[in-house]
Amino acid sequence: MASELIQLVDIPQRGDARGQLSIAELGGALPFPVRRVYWIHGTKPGVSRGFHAHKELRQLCVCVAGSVRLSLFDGKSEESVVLDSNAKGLLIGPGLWREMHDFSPDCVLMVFADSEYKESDYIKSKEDFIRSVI
Ligand code: T46
Repeated sequence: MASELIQLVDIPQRGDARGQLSIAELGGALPFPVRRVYWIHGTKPGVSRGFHAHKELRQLCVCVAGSVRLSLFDGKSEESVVLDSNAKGLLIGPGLWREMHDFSPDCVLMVFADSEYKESDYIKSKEDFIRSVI
């Protein structure tokens, strides 16, 4: 990954004759204790989400169904990552402008966060974000 604030990690799979089981565990795919889990689903066709950065929040994003493209910008370069497998997770550190595009109709994006929801942690203006990282 271009930025050290982004890391694609393997989600261990324990499949057997009955089907699949995927594991996000502290010390495994998860490098931080989880304080909040949310999931994004039912996104309307053509809709993009995000358009903000976080000051401190770290998150692990796993697309447990369907697909989505995440665009991440660290103030210098932009990287696009397609998540389309529940065997991969994307770790996203703070200090990244994030956008989510190209949601498939069946997309369920599960996000594990290291903090409770705090509106004060959001930077919602791209200009303010760029000013904060230069
Ligand atoms: C992120 C990307 C990947 C809450 O009340 N609690 C929560 O934990 C969250 C995540 C959101 N909300 C409220 C705030 C808004 O009124 O739910 C509404 C939708 O949230 P937002 O517009 O921030 O959703 P996205 O999809 O643009 O961004 C979300 C996360 O907020 C953000 O942290 O990194 O997903």
